[in-house]
Amino acid sequence: MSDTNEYAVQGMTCSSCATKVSAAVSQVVGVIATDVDLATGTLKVTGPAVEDTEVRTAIADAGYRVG
Ligand SMILES: [Cu+2]
Repeated sequence: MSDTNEYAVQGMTCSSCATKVSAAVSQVVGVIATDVDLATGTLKVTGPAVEDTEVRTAIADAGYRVG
């Protein structure tokens, strides 16, 4: 199983959004790195034991929707 998971995040329109989402997801236990592609709305989350639900909650709490 890969240590990197991808999420389709809706509502990110600028680099400020990307920074906000990255900062929120970085707080999730086990997250080593995050990478946002604004053009596609893709968030990559790297970490060996990251809880999927916690990542989704962090994105939602930051004010964005995840598909
Ligand atoms: Cu923005």
